[in-house]
Amino acid sequence: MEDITEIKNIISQANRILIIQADNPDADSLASALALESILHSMKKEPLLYCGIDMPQYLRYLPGWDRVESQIPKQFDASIIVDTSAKSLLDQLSQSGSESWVASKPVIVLDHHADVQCDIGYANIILNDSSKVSTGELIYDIAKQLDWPMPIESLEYIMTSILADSMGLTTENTSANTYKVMAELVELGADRPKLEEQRRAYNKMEKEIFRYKGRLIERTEIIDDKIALLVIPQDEINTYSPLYNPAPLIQPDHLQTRGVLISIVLKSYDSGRVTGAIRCNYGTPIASKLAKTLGGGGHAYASGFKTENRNINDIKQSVIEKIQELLNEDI
Ligand SMILES: [Mn+2]
Repeated sequence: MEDITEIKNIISQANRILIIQADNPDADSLASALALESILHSMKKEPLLYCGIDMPQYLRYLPGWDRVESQIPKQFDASIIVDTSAKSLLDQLSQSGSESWVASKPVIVLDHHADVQCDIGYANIILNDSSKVSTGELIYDIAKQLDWPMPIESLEYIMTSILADSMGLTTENTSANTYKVMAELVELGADRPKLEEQRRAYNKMEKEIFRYKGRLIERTEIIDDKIALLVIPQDEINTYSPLYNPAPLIQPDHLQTRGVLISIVLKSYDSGRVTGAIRCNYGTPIASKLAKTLGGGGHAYASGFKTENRNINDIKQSVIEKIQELLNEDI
């Protein structure tokens, strides 16, 4: 495959390699970035990590998160964008004026959101493979094909990325290849129980968050017996978001409620910004379609969007209407 050869050439000619995450980092993007860092390091390269926003608290169980910088380094030879193909998710890069600097050097995109047509025009190579459950799975395949060294940390990061995006190997796009890769990772020494415990221990909630969760449950609207919808206002974002992200706190419970097909958590900022986290139950793969109608994207069962200068009640209304439409289409 020529793309693979091209990746090999770019990497072999570069020394300082910048690894770029989108402005909405998740466990896959961070673990994939750290896996690449470890691999490149053992190839005697100088990998550098960038993300336009601070790593969210819930990801800080992954050792190495604090090496991710929010500034583009002055000097590097090539870059690898992980886990996104959407230019809109690299907004910080263009706002900081660094986009043309990145674009002036070879750029590789490694992603698995194939429903998103890559619009990063300056990329030299785009590997966007939807058959992979996570970007980490894609990186594993590339590293194997190119015979790159994979230190044990890189294997553990790859395993973390797979477990995160496949929700513990439960999502529909978990493939036979995913299981093969997992088996190989175990054989090579990656310790799944250890990684699970690391995450669980870190993600325990404070008692005030436990109480707060009770309020979120009470406030959740259940519409048509199918749609669980919750709005988080600015004051709660200020008080609780630094301690625990409200969406992952409540969405698993939404989806465990009998009859509920889809969960939406909207964060409403005073500035007029609204962000949405969408999660669906098995059999209702409408998350990405819904997010797209609001300028976002993602996967069939998990997606998100961000809008500016729109009234929260308008957004709520259009989300509900669009879901009703998509559910009707589905049936
Ligand atoms: Mn991903």
